[in-house]
Amino acid sequence: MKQIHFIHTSDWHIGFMQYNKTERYLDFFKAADDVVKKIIKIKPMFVLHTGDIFHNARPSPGTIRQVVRILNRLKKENIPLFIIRGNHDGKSAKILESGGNTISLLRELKLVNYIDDEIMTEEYHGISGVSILGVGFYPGNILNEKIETLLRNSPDFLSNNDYKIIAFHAYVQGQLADFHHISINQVSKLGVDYIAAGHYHIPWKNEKLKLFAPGSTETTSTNEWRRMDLKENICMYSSFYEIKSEYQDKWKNPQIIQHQVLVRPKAMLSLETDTIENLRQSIINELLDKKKIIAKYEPSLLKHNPMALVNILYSKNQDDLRMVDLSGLEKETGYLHININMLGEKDRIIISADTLKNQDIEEILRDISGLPEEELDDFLNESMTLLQIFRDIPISRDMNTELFTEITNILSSIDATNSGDDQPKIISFNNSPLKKEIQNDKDQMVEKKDNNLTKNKLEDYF
Ligand SMILES: [Mn+2]
Repeated sequence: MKQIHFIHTSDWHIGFMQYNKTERYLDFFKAADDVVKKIIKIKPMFVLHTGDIFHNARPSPGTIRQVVRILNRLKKENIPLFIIRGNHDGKSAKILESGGNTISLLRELKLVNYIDDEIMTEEYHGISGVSILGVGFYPGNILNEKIETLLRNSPDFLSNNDYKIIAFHAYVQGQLADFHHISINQVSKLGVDYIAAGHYHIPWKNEKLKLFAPGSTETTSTNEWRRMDLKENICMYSSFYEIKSEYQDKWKNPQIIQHQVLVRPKAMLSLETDTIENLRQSIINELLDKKKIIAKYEPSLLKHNPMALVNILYSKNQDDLRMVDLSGLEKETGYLHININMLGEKDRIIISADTLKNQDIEEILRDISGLPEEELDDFLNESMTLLQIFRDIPISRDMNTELFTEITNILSSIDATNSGDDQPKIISFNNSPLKKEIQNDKDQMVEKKDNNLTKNKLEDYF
């Protein structure tokens, strides 16, 4: 009897130095490494990774080295890993022209099978009776088109008896309230055996439609702390899926086992206080309470003695969401998001990145951009993608000027420093303070392009 047994993991985001803290940088390694150690014990036929293995399109040598080390563990055990491109893995023309993105590098080192918008069959990977259609990240809603094109070129994919997987890195309808890259019906009606989604960092599945997103291995923003597996507002696990199925006339529905991996605990507190002094005491009380809860479920987590990092929603200073290192509290518990309502300030609308819905952001962007309707969609798509990465920035309805500054900073820092996303498609828009910044970026892009080797020259070289 034909059987299949594989692992689905996603969004490792290795290289992310969250909050500029080395501890957090190491947390992302540890989470992925723990996942791989568990996988090795499970001994699946292969691993499927649905993108964002690195956090940055240009990871540091040290980060690359760690990923190579982690992937080598799998290689030594002869467990092949299939991977598609996430939005953090790089697809800009500049990256591709200069010889390929980080996943191409891993492929070159024979550590991964990179499914680069293609269908991989047994002929390529040698695993009996498995075909995988994989498409990388694309902004907007062109994913269905991409899938359809691949299917048109390989009609055999849907008709043979292989175990058929479709993998992509995109938001699926039903994950966010009001935005998706791909609708559920279009993809599920194809009748494949397993649909694997990356990009959404909270574990999510629809067994009826065979659609599965294991979530990220660590949390990249506080809104992912909603993935709480305990009901007491503490997030301390990430997960991956183990999938089994067998063939009797056709492939049976997949049997899914959700494995959990312990990560640094994060607790969400809601406090009400009137002064900073009382605030401190409230935090201490709440932390002790959370510590007891963690001790009850996962006492080993407290041995890490993690430093407390606190996100405070505090209106008086007008910086609505800021990070405070309460170094005196580091013994109490792990990373925290604290939502504080200052008494007497209740009439003020404060929107944190956590509570702000995509719809709200879209509305604000629509208002401030001053763009004509036909240019608006592109701008919104790009901005939303960027904001997904920088979800922790402060945004408040009455702070449009600051919002401008933030977005400007994001756009201008995207290429220069540590953004994981591609070179943003820069669009010009009138009557906006962003215009000048963006023009500068554009000029730089043109200059750099002239200095680049062309793709053809490089291909000769390789
Ligand atoms: Mn991701």
